[in-house]
Amino acid sequence: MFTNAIVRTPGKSIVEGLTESKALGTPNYEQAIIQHQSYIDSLKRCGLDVTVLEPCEVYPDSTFIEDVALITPSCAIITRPGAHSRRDEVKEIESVLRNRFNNVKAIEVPGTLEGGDVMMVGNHYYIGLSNRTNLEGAKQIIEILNKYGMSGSTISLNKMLHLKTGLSFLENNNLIVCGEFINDSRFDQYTSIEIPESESYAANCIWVNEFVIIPSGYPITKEKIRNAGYTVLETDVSEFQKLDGGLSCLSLRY
Ligand code: CIR
Repeated sequence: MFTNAIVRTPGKSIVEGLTESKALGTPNYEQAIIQHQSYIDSLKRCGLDVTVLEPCEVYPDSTFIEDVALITPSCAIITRPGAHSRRDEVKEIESVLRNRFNNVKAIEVPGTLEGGDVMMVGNHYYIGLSNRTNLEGAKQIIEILNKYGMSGSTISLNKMLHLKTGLSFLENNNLIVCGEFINDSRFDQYTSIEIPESESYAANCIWVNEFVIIPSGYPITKEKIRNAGYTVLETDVSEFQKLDGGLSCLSLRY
């Protein structure tokens, strides 16, 4: 069960965020604020106490707060983003974590790691090796996890931005899979819920205390998750999609 979430309100600079999806257009700031508030409301409906951090204009992508930290039951880990424009975002999360957690660790040079590449399955963490997360970053985080009695393993990505762009663990052994992860034998032990390419954006969704929050507008995904026994909450995050941001990256949940 999660009890808390940390989010960061988007700044006006969000229009300058990194994107490979230019065809979707530039995010609208006012709309992003409205959508962000609805996202917070969804987290609250799942029973979470939500800490809302001030916008940080210097870093256009800083609302994607999941990428700068991993919070585990035993420690918090500050990452080292692979995207250069995002590297110093971690300075904005450090004091927030130190005020809340006794054990705060960090990924060091030459490691890079973004939270979107980390998928928690109980005590085990899958670490995606992507353009943002390198082997050194993965080794460092696995070492930290081991120190606290947890484990980790790496998964190489071919095309996706982050591991959780195409995978989401929904507890009860259910795993959402899409694109390059469909029929991937590394995940044979899970019951897979396949998301068609037409709804690939919805493969990034979050399990929060028996609810699953998904982006709105993806009926096939909604039906499949419902059929697996979850209560589905939909929230519109289209302005964040324009920056390749999924639902999970808008919060740190613990
Ligand atoms: C980026 O490219 O870093 C941001 N525009 C989007 C980050 C999305 N993060 C995530 O899915 N964990």
